Amino acid sequence: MERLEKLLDKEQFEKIRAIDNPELHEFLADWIEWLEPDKVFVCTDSPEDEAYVRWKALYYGEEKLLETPNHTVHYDSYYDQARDKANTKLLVPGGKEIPFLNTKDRDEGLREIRELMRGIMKGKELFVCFFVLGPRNSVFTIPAVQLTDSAYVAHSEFILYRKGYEEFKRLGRGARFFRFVHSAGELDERKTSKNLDKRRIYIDLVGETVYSVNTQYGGNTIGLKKLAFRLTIQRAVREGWLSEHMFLMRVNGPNGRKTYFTGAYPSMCGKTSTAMISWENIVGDDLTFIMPFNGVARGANVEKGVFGIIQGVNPEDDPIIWQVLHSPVEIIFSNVLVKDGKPYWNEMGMEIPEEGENHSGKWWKGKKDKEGNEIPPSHKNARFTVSLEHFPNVDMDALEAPCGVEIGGMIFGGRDKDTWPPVREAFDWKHGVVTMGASLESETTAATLGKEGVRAFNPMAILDFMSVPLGEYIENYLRFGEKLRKAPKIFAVNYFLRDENGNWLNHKLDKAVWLKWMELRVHGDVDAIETPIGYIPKYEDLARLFREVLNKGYSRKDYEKQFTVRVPELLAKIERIERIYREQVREVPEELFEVLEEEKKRLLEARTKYGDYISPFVLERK
Ligand code: SPV
Ligand code: MN
Repeated sequence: MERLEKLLDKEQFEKIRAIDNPELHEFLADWIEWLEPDKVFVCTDSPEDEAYVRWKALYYGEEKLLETPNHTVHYDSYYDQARDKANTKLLVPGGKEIPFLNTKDRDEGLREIRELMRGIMKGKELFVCFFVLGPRNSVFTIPAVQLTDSAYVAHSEFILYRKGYEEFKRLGRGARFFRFVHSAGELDERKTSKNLDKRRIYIDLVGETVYSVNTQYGGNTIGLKKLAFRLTIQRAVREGWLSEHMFLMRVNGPNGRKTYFTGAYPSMCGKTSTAMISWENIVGDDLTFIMPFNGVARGANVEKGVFGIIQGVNPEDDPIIWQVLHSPVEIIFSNVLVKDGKPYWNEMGMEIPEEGENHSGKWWKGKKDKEGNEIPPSHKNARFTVSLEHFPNVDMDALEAPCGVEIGGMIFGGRDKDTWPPVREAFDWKHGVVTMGASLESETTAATLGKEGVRAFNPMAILDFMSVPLGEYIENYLRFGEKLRKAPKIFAVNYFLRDENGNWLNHKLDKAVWLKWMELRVHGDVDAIETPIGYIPKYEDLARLFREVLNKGYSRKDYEKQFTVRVPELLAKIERIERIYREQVREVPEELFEVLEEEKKRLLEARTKYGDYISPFVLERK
């Protein structure tokens, strides 16, 4: 306390003193001494403190005002546009190697990051912010403290998370809180991080603390988002619940029935657009906590806002996002093109100016980067940050429910051109967890640095964030289902199926039909066709739903192409997945191999009877 009293001015000190938590005090004193900021501001939950942060983002030039009131733009360095997987490391004692996880010796990592951060805030202002993950004062609540010298990061967190200062006061010494320490490091004239060669994101799983330095991109810096996610996965596996890379949404069934679904998709594979279907209701678009209560699974959104991809948002396909982005509510646009105070982005369905400012600085059509690549108007991973309360389709009651909502179905989806049908249902929890969740593969996208379009193993769409050995994670999933009297139904979707000539087999909005079908299946309202890989919809049900939902015809031919069981591709996939689990993952539950074996057997039997490509009509008649 005495140390803090020396480090803070009276007003700020009083704010910290009101929280009775010596562990927090010591953490703050240690880091403020180490970072050496010129100034410290402590954010309480007051609107004035939030406004101060918002103003500071403008004052320090990390954000600029746009024409529409409450809209700002922020830029990250041209080479700091996505999550940096290579430099994001899990600090574990002894640097134990864990397959698929990027680990580093804890002592060495802590030493390195501390050295990088020593005195890094000289001349800067440090913001100390308090938030919570999950709804406040609920079983889901996890308090977190964020230290950052980026007003943009703090501002983003005010939009995306529930305020937590009062929660820290309420919990006092009982708070089991996460800690995040971030510095954007030295900034260039555009106020973007300069020393990208020293960009590091180190996750200390022992101290439940994450350090992030020399970066600004949200996925690397916003503590409560993907940084906290590594910590919550660890807690969930230890405590027997699920912390998932999933949206949470309400699908509206017949007669006002409300059914909640979660959905796990790798970044840029349709997760946000599914959760945003305008006649359904969104609860969350990225992270969900799922806990067992009285034999049912209940879910809550970890966040209260959206850090969404803006590329491709257009008035026709995304009417709600479009409307929100064009209303005067608080929004941070990042890495978009700006001309005369207006934001523009790739594929927005209208003409874009041929010059302006974007993530590369002054921009003109045809401009090339150092590598000789033409720079598009906005970055592929350009984003918007906005609170969910501004969405007309938000389910506010579900968002704030302290006990979450009962989950009827869980969806897994990837970017897969030739293997999975557009939608199918698992036989049971175990079958779904193994053949859909744990077997998820997807082509890589621009959401991370690196090559795009490569098929990659991505179980539960969570691999980028995995913080425990994969075998343990899957074991926890399997056991979770056993705690439930009524487990959610598990489904898999694939919006990216193509024919042999590479043409898409589905339209963007077809997913709205799959959702309605899944809703009916959760309640047993329609029959389905049993295939070797699970249940698929009957043509008549889909034809009716296409008519009702999209007012569209749906031909038997389209259905047949989309739902043909592609045995060679499915068998090849099982081979790939089995090999990964046998050769690269340790301590895999034996059940995983059993379930894959059974699926393989069913496929081989079907092939003997019906051939390599099996029409759904053939399976229906059998
Ligand atoms: C994702 O890439 O999955 C996102 C954005 O949701 S980020 O914050 O970068 O993780
Ligand atoms: Mn995500």
